[in-house]
Amino acid sequence: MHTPGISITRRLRQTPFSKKVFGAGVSNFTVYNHMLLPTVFKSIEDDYHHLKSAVQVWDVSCERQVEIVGRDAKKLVNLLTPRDLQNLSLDKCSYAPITNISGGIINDPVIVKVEEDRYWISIADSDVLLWVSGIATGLSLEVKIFEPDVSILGIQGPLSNDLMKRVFGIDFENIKLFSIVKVPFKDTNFIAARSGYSKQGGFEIYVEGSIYAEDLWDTFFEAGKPLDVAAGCPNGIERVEAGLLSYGNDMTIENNPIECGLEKFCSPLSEKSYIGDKVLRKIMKTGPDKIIKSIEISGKPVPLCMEPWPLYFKDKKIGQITSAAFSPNFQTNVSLGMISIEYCNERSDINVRTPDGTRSAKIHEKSFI
Ligand code: THG
Repeated sequence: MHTPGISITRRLRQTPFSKKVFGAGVSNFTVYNHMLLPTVFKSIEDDYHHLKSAVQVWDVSCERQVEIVGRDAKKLVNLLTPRDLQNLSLDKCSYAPITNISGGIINDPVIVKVEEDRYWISIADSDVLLWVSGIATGLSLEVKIFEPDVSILGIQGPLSNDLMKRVFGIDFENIKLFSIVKVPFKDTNFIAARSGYSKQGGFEIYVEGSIYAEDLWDTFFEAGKPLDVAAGCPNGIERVEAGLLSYGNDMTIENNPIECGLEKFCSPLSEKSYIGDKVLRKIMKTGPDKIIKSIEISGKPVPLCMEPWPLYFKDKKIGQITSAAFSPNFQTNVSLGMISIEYCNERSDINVRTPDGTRSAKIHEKSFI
């Protein structure tokens, strides 16, 4: 099906890297946090193969930061998330869901402690700034909350460490996932983390100050020539293979972190209190009634999943697919979907109703990669 283009105006915010992204031949965008997020450069398949074999530079500025600074910053951050961040150190960041009073997911950000009493919440696509400001106002907390001038540049792919070494002169080979390092650039330093929205390995540089953005981009492309560096973006095939969840697609405010497989990021029973703890502790005790799984869909490449596709066991609706793509590596359709707990074991006797017909589907125990 032909999908129309997108009209770019001021309201649909560009990023400090947008000119470079246009110059690199971006061919499609989506909107994320009211901002442009590239989705395709050459083609989604070409981008996929390149991401898995070389190194890409990603403009993920749309992963906006919500800064919380002040005497009550730590208290507020720990109230927001089921994850216990009371001992988060300055050299680690953390993937931590944010929940409402019903245990519903408001967002699933990465949280960075920038200094004592100062945090950046690196958000997925929802208006966390408003949520957090409302809570701080209601509780009269001593904090400032705002969107700082910080834009993330992602360096993703198997050659990412090689490229980082060429640019910053530092070897990050032995740096663990979600560890923070400082990288020097011109007259400043940026925070960087071993993290990112792919399973190909990589780093995210929190570029503080838009004035540095284009120079940093150029530096990566100059240094990366021998590595076949290219502009890229979160890849719709690779992230489904990897089982990386997309807020708004695979889960919404209607879902709790337990059914999204995020229980390991929720602090165990009777620890700190947080918004939604009563409901979530109950669900952790009884177990969820549905759960997100990686699911294989048979047949020719599926179309783009623009609305949930129902899953059936015989005539009974047992769940829905929310993201799907044909995987060139596995030569089958990979997908993510939520499925009733009674049917969530590894099995292949279920069907999915896609826009171009009913297909058989198979539930996998783990993600594809
Ligand atoms: N990096 C940063 N900010 C972000 C994202 C990011 N904000 C928006 C969005 N992505 C938030 N969502 C996610 C989803 C998954 C992960 C990170 C952010 C992720 N998950 C790993 C996994 O599920 O295998 C590891 C989780 C863990 O072990 O802690 O990385 O990408 N800065």
